[in-house]
Amino acid sequence: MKSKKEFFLEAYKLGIIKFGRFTLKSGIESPFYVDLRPLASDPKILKSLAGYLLEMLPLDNFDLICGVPYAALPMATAMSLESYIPLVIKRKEAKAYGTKKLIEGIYRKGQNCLLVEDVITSGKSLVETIEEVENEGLKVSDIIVVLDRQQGGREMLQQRGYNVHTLFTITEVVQILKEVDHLTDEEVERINDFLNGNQVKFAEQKRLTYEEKLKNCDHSVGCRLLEIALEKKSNLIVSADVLTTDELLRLADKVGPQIVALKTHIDIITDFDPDKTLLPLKDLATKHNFLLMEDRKFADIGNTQELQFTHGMYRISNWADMVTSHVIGGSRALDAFLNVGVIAIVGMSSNGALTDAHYREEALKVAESHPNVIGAVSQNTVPENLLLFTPGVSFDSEGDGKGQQYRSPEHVFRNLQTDFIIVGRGIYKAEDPETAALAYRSKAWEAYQQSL
Ligand code: S5P
Repeated sequence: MKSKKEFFLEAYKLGIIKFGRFTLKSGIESPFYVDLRPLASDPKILKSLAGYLLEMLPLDNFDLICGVPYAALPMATAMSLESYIPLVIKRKEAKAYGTKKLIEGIYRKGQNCLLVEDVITSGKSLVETIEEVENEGLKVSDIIVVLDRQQGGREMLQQRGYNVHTLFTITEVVQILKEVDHLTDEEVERINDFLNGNQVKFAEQKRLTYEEKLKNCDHSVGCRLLEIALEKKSNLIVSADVLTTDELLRLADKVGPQIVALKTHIDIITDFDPDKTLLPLKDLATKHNFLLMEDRKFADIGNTQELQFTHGMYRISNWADMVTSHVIGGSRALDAFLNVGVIAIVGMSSNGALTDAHYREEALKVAESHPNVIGAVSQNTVPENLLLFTPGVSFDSEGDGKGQQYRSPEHVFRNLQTDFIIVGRGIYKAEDPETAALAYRSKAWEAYQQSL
């Protein structure tokens, strides 16, 4: 394979970038003009381009490839031919007749679709495409771009949680062309001036600190959680998905010093006993200063949820500080959860989850409007008045073969501005859960600090 530079110089001969004075759609005068469509006119170059793009990507993650119309369509097609990842085609507008489909080809909801774009500027057209693709029930985690014009688009998408890979930046290609004397120093200077002046600087949205969130906090449980986070310098919640009381208590005692909360699925404890399971668990929570979060994921009408919350053998209302609940039953269904902090399930981490962009938007409306809700479980950013809890976190990016998908602590703090990570098997299945909890806690705290 040729070097990236050699490849670029060959592609450049097709006239993909022109230098001079060009008036852009926006009326601005630009010293360069980019049009990557001629790349498809040379099959050899198009094929090599596909190779370079594929080389940058974790290919196992993708079930489908889709190009943003039109310029990226041949690129996506070439990538599909090289990688055997099936192609889907996104229309610019839905067909007015027949199926009204926006995406053509064979796909299933929940599949992860790699998006291909030729040039990224502000990122606006990509955002629209992503939304449309997600609305079809597909997942988008990565976007590959041939040329980044460095006008804020990449940063904006990364902040929304997407991995953006770019083959070239405009600075890089200007540098290459200068090295081979295609551009004079004056021309380079003019381009750099333009880039500096015209970089629609992405107003990076600074995340709120825990201190700031604590100031704005209006639910006692949310406040308590934030206080513990600050006291312990931890944003780690361990998911204790173990099967016996003994394992649960041992784990809680071991990881207790590292966590802000212990998340339980109390109904999987085979020898559950209110006295033998819950009393010592409460004691450990006091001893190590952590909260108890029962991951019950309620999903019913208000009356039933009330009964499930306060009755039955688990009597969750007696001991849990927080509960998770779907919001599918509507806002009133959450009224029942008195004296606990409700964490609304807005987006799920599993492959094929039905929590697409539209669902999440509606779920957030319910979550934000209900006083019992302190936060949301999601794989996307949420409004800053909610705390964000993100499961599906592991140092190991492999899934579990049962649909669970993992991201790293760095990813979720940097891209999603998560407040708390939830880690299960990464810790309780580790050879030494205590050390593992310490490792996740330090990495996650460091990632939080870096995201500020
Ligand atoms: O979307 C979700 C929501 C939750 S609460 N994805 C999840 O994985 N969870 C829970 O987090 C899940 O029920 C499990 O208890 C934990 C993740 O466990 P792990 O072993 O995959 O880390």
